Amino acid sequence: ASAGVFLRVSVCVSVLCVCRGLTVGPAPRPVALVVIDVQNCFVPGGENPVPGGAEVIPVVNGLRSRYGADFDLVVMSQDWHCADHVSFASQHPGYSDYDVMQLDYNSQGALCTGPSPYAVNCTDGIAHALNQTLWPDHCVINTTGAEFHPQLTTESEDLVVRKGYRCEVDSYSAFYDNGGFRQTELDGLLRARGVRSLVITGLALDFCVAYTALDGQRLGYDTYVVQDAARGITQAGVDRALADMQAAGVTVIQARGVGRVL
Ligand code: VGL
Ligand code: ZN
Repeated sequence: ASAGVFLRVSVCVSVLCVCRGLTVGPAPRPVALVVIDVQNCFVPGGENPVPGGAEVIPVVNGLRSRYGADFDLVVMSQDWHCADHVSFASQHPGYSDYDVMQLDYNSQGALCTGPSPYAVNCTDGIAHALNQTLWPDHCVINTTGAEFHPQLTTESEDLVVRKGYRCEVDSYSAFYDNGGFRQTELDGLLRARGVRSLVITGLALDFCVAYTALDGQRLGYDTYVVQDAARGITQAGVDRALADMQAAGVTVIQARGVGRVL
């Protein structure tokens, strides 16, 4: 029996955090479950591992089995990179994994600088400077690393949104590339179905989950992030992402354990 998508504010009243649910009302329907980048490349053993990344799989699968009727739609995003993608440290001599480098783009989203084969001479000037974290080669188009994790529940009617396949710009959010130059099809797919709320899960909490949630909220969806159905790359990044999301109006909820609200 489905009890609706409960969204409650937990009130912690003791050191043991005994939490009492305070109902703030069900999420406006239709509700989409959004599963970000639960791919082989992002779990330990993959090319760009998120610590504990595989632990989200039973939580996401459990949300589907317990609350399946409450989700009108399930969307999976898939990081889907060119083999020589600009976000790979291997493309930038002298740089290492997890370094941050500045990438300059013109107003059309062309890459203006760098040793990348995609850089062009921007005669119209530099319009956007992006700080790009450099990653190990990961989630390359049509490789095992880019496939959804074999233990993740998928259904034939799930929608799949691929991102990051423009070689010269990264795309953390499932809605836009990092420069905001181009949209994916996600907003259009959601709007076509009248979706009003997003329940976001997956990897990595401090990158693709957070960017997607911030864009979702900005685009007008009631946006919820399921913290225990997500894992981040660094604790500092997770702390910052949670604070940024909450400041933007995203609601952080739990699927399991003390204070769970789903
Ligand atoms: C991601 C780093 C690089 C993510 C994608 O899914 O969070 N992180 N590409
Ligand atoms: Zn990526």
